[in-house]
Amino acid sequence: MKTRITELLGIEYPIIQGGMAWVAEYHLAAAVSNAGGLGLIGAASAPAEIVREQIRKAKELTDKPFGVNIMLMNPNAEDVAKVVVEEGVKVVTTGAGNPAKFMPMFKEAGVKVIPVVASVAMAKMMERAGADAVVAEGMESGGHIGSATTMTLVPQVVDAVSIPVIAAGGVADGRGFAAAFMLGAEAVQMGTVFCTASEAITHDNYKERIIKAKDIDSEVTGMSHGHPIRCIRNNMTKEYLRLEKEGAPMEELEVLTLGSLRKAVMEGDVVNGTVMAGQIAGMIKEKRTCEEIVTQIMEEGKKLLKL
Ligand code: TUI
Repeated sequence: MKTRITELLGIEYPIIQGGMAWVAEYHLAAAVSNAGGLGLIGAASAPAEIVREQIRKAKELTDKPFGVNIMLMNPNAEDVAKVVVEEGVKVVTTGAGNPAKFMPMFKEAGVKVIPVVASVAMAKMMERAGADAVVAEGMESGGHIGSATTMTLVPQVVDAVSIPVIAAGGVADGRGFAAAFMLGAEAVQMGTVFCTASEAITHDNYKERIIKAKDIDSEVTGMSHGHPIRCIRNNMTKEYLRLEKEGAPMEELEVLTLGSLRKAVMEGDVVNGTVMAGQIAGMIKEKRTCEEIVTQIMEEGKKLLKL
């Protein structure tokens, strides 16, 4: 299935794996790329040298293209960007900010840049800055989110820019894939379903919590201070939302979330940790390999799109 995104990235299927903090390390990225999609190493808050190691390890596991996601709130983002160029990575996605200042360096090195955006204004700004494509991410997604839904954001971004658009937020099967294409997207990005993949190093408790989740099991914390984060309801979110309602200061709220994603993903504490996941978690019923996830979505998606 050819689209401008498969051509741009040199991949077989228009499926991209999100750059989820702690989850998207080299095993997952290589497995998604080997399955024909685009795997991503999520640099999140990691120091640049750790990202370099991750890139080198991914290269040992796959000879297919893979990328790095740079989380722009990371104070090390600039060093990570330099490592990406030095290691010859050909695709970068960015999240949680504006990557314009890195654009000249990436362009010069021939790195394809795909910013994740949550609004039409940001999508247009990124196109002007030289982005090769954008990921339009709806608020159904897990983690740091904007306020528009995938259903409303994707067609508006498609109308506003000429570069190809990748849809994210609420996609985890062939129906979501086909729906995204009907909205004008030329690929999808998925995070939550890949958190449960057999190859993901995510703690089993985290995978099981996603598999057990129902449709309305997520909450959005941090809305009051402009950093909304979608995660599955648990002791942490209950306490956080209670304090937030009382108008607790940011420092008090931060105590609850400091290291809490690591605690859930790596140690399996899904009660007091942060279990970032999208609203589509309710639809995910089993662990599968990346190969199974990708091929099932492609088969179902192509049938629905009558390709
Ligand atoms: O970045 C994400 N999702 C994330 S990042 C993340 S790491 C984290 N961990 C703990 C606490 C806080 C964050 C977890 N999930 N998605 C991509 C995304 N980018 N969603 C929304 C945006 C975005 C927001 C504002 C993109 C651009 C933007 O522009 C602001 C500006 O600078 O103009």
